[in-house]
Amino acid sequence: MSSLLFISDLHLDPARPEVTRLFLEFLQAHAGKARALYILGDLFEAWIGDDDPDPHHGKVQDALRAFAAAGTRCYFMHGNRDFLCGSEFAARSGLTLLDDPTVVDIFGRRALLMHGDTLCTDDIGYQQFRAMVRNPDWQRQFLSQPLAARQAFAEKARQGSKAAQADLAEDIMDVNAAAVAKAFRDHNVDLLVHGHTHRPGVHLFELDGKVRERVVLGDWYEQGSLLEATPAGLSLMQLPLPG
Ligand SMILES: [Mn+2]
Repeated sequence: MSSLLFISDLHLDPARPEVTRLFLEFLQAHAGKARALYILGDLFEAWIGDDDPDPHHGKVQDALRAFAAAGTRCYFMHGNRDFLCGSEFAARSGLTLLDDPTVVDIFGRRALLMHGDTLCTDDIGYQQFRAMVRNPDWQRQFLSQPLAARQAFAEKARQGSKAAQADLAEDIMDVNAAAVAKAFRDHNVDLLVHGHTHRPGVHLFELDGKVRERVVLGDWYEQGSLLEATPAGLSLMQLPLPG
């Protein structure tokens, strides 16, 4: 029980069953072994409310609860796709919801965890959309609509986001350097772990005379992506899809 696991951007969707299978196998392989699992957003491609009876989403929640019951503490931070995952989802999955951002201790290192979308400040259109859908009044109004209407909205938002991304320059969708520096300074950390950009990597740089480390988790499309922390250090790895 001496490892901490970090994942994000699985975008689980019934349309990509091989990725869901990889995730369920991942949970089985680590059950009873890891001290904690941190899911840093976009576990699901879309989430339209905890009352959605989708059996695929139900299977994932049940697997998470079994994993937590085997002794690993599980934490979930919202992404830009699954920001409506609520307290019923958390209870059914055996997870604790985390604020974005949250500071945690990783074997003696003070680390900041984020989904990562708030670092992409150059994407003004997205930040406006985010402000709207993160408003509690908007969420209450949305969740009061019938499931079919919510499904239609989610599909429209998905198409809209695809079209908007096609029009944006590559660097607009990456993190903004000033926003990254501000996050390190505001939270007085030298380690930041986030996802969202789907650009996995470990970035070392100097800020205010100190070496800082930014670890970006990858998405789960062509493979899985996992950051494992042990007392010996950090390891960012790929998980092959089942053949
Ligand atoms: Mn995201």
